[in-house]
Amino acid sequence: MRYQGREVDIEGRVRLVMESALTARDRVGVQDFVLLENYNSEAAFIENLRRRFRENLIYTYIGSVLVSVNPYKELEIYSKQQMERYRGVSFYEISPHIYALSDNTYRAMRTERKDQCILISGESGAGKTEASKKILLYYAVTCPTNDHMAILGDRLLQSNPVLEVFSIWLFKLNSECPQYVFSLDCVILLLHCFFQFCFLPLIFWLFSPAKAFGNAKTLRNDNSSRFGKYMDVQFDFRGTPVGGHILNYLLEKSRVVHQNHGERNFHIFYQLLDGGDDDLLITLDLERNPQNYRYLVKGNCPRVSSISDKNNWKVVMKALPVIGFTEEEVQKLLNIIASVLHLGNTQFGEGEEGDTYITTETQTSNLAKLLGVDGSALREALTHKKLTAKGEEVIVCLSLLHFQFFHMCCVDFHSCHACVCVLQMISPLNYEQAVSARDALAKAVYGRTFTWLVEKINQSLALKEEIYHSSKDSSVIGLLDIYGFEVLQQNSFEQFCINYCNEKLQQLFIELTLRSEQEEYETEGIAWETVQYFDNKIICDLIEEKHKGIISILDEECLRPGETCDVSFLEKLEDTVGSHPHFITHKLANGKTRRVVSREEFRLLHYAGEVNYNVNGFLDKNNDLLNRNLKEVMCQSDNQILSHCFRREEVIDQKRPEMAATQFKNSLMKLMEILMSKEPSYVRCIKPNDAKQPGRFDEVLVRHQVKYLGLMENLRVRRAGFAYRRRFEAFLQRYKPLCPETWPNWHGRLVDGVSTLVNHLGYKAEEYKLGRSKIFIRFPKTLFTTEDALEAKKPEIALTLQTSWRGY
Ligand code: AD9
Ligand code: MG
Repeated sequence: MRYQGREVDIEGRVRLVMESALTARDRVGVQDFVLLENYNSEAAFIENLRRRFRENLIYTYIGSVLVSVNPYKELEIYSKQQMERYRGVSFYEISPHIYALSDNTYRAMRTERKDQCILISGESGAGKTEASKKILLYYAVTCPTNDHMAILGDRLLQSNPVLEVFSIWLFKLNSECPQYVFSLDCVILLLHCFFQFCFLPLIFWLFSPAKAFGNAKTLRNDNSSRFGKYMDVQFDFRGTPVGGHILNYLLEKSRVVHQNHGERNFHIFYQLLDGGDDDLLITLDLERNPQNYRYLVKGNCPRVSSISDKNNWKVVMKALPVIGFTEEEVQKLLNIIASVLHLGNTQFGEGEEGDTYITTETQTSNLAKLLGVDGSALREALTHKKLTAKGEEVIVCLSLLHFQFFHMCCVDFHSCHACVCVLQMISPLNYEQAVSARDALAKAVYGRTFTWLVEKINQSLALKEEIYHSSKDSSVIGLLDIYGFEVLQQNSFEQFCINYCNEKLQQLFIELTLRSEQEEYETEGIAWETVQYFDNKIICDLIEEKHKGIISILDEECLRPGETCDVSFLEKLEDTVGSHPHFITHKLANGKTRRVVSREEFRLLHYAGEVNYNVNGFLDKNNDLLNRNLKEVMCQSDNQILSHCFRREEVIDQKRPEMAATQFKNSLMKLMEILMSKEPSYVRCIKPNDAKQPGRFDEVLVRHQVKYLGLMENLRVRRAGFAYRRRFEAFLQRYKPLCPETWPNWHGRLVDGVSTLVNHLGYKAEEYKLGRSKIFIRFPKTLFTTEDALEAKKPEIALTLQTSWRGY
């Protein structure tokens, strides 16, 4: 008999097959971690990841969770053919893939008519944004279109800008990933996106402008998203995508004015300088060399080898009109980008009395022109401010002829009849104050413009009544691409917010995973076995609790009249939460000093690990204040984008806006509500090395991520009862050749068929349970034995199974 081109006898053949099966399992590991014999062992977990990574198998499941390891190279697993392979196929019957998860989510949405969400997490550079793009492309290509959309898509395709973007895109793919050059696949893929009308703005936004305005080169990722985002894609009753919405979280505004060594500002600045034509740069009064701009030189990294700013500029400029920006809006947008660069170059001199004046006069006039504001008002606002003292405004009460201090929102002030005539005092800023007022303006201008951009894209994504008549039967798939847990050498306010966000997501993850496990056991009529896990609610409370949590204390300290500073905030923390088991400062209970935490730091014992936060800058960043007179100047801008971003009401309204951390906390609460109302799926991304290189698997780095992504916890919950579960029909279909009574067809009830099959296979009672529609197998070994038996039988029975569940 011939087997794999060799003559073998029956016994030898079986041995050969068994060996090859074993070596294959040894070589590529298991495709679902629940099948690991030693599921409690972190080392076994990592070894399985490593084996698969070595074989370019970057995806592995933990039940329904997809773990993805960044390959740092283009793998040929994302083609249209691959998409077709995964379309409509059961999740476990085919090797793990982001497309399998996308398809499964889509089908769950359609069959169960329940909103879904896909939560993508992982550290910077782990592949979150790439994963979210792949999911969106999958939907863009595989979801049905309706006739109306096809016509629209057709019309759109004939419009010049789209074609141009299309060709530039191909050009870009050509330069960045040569294997895709003009490949039919690539063309088909893009054409499909065009036909999916609603995806057009979303995909264009994500692939170019969002990247340009919200991404930057960091030490960890050349194209790091410096904001979190949650995107909803809305589908109608036919499963056709019809609209969408994007929510943004915490753009890293501080990057506009400062970058660490080896990092850059947001891409758009370099793109404009490199790609903008000469006339444009003259109009914007810009020079081509980024080194001439103070906001671009801090990281000493004007160029990045993996990035072509010039090409990216072209794509962004072509994409903006396609996603709904008018020519005038693009012009105003460019004025704003240029004005931020000019702001950075605005310099101050110090007068004899400690006052400040602008030394770059001509440039400030150009700056005012670009911002569309009055030059002298801008000069005045950059060097003076209305007298304020920690949330109070000093007002000269002319009738009483003395200073009175009022809270900005003080009711007494309004009811004080003596204050019929008030005059607001202006005081000169000293040098440091002027510099920080300038930087605050740059951050506000950039940050608010970014928000405006997202609003604008949301308008293009929104359901268009004239096109889509009924949205009643629609469902939604949400995609969350948010920053992972961050531990840097120096951790500040930003890391505090990011890590708090991760605590919340972990809480949600545990709650929802446990809930769905429990629900499945209940629907299947199987007794639920309690699972031990670490509940991180205690840490969330430490951060967010009203009046007692770190955020409340920070807010109080920002608002407290009198001398407050970052150190007084730290002292307040020590007084209030000093005894909390997850909070540590340098002070030990016995009066001695703890070495691992400096005097300017506090340490939080997060679920994912310990992080020291340096309190320097916490108060300022939380205040995120822009001098009132700067706001006044900006809201009079004749640049429509800026006058939209700086509203008059903000100046008139005397109520202090929420502080940054509280705003973030509230937006997270809303996000949690959104996510809780949906059926979640998870993608956990892992970065294999810090060098951004293919083929390198740094075990220490990976172990750290496995820990803070809570993967072992996840596996424990999933394995608490049973390693493996499968619907009766799937189980029977696969293993029926192993039993003469079920082969080739079983005609009775499914449950009886499965029962007959497992009896024949000799399963012991403690090894499995039969639920209402599924079989639950307790140990991987049982399944492996069955699978090996099937493998051994393959040559004999010419089985036509498509793929092995082992994933190779
Ligand atoms: V950050 O938190 O925004 O800094 P991400 O989003 O997790 O980060 P990103 O998706 O930007 O990381 O991936 C980083 C780089 O890894 C990409 O620019 C790609 O070069 C590379 N990458 C990530 N995923 C894949 C993949 N599936 N195939 C090939 C990939 N390359
Ligand atoms: Mg990203």
